[in-house]
Amino acid sequence: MTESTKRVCVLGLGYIGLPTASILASKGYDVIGVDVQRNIVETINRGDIHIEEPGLDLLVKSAVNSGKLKATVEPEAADVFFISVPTPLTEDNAPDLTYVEAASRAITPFLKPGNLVILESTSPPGTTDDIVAPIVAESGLTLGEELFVAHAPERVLPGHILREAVENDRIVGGIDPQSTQAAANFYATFVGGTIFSTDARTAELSKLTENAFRDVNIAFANELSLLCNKLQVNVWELIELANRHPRVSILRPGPGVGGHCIAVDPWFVVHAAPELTPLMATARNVNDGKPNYVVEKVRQRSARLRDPVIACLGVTYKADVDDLRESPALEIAHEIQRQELGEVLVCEPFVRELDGLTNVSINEAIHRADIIVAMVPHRQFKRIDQELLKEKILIDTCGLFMTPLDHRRF
Ligand code: SAJ
Repeated sequence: MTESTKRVCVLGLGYIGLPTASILASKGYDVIGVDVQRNIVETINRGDIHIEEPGLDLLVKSAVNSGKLKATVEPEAADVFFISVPTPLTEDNAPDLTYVEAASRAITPFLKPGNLVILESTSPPGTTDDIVAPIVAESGLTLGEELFVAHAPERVLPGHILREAVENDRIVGGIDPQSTQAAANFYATFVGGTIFSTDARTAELSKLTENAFRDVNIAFANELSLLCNKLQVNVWELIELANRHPRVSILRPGPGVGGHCIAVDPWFVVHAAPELTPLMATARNVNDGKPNYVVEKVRQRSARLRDPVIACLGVTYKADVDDLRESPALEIAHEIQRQELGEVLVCEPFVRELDGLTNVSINEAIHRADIIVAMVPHRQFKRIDQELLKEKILIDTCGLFMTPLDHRRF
């Protein structure tokens, strides 16, 4: 990129696009944030935000008030176009790239010689080369000479996005070497981590690999938890002992895998070569099967009680966040209620309103419950006095109390 790079057009103002737009604005770029949802555009232009991310409210407010960030529903001419739109799954776990295609078409009329188009959305291998590039080439600009196209996956941890978006090492991969160089030059203007250059397909697969690796390792931990319950072994003790080995690092069993990344990205790889990825597909099925296993444990225990009260500790998709998206814990709480296994109380300190569920304090949940299902190890739960749990049936899916998932304790 040349020094004259001043304007960036960011398409998709969600968990990645809005923090990135705000960071670029704070670095002095003139940023046009584009989103198809008018209410999001209006919220941002008021200096407010529609997503929860620590520190983002202040950054957006200052970016908007400084005039460096403007939100709109239509793209405008810019030097760099940044696509960070959703890439969800279809019903049959195939990648849905309609938003990526739509964003690519939306920017094409505005493209000028020297422009750089970056796809940040997590995408199947080949998306940048085979979908984005042919669409933006309809601008008539010569790829690799007048127009540069690259993929640069994000790997920020929700809850730490503003720091990691700048500090994490980044991988940039172009459809050709010139595009790779253009993308690397652009990221070097605001990323403090190391920029690693490769081709677009490798960059796409690197992101998917990172998350598929994590999913397979979480599945191993979840499979261990099922095995340990059959063999009457405390899985938390087992993992703690096994991890004493200098080269073993087993992850933690949970109620399933939530969020819109780890539970989604491996399917992009499986879809690309199903005959070659039985391990990744099986891991997805192991993790997606855990919620049913937990509900069945609750059913077995509640069936022995009259009018049981069942307290679910935590329903967000992971600890210390307020994000309920794709949360297995929330799925479990709703299913316990749907199967009428007892009176369901939820204790979720990070979310105020829960549709159709009663959200109570920690004290009320512990005091009233016959069965306590520990699902999310929020920091507030770590202060629970274990003395209060003596007469309770504990179903510890996440190691909060380090008790077996369903052994009778008395
Ligand atoms: N989980 C377990 N056991 C574990 C670790 C996680 O059950 O030992 C569960 C969590 O409870 C949660 C899910 O897996 O439901 C995902 O949690 P996560 O800790 O993987 O965090 P995410 O999904 O918020 O972030 C991941 C990160 N990827 C990796 O760690 C490889 C992050 O760096 C990515 O940027 C993010 O996905 C993403 O956006 O792709």
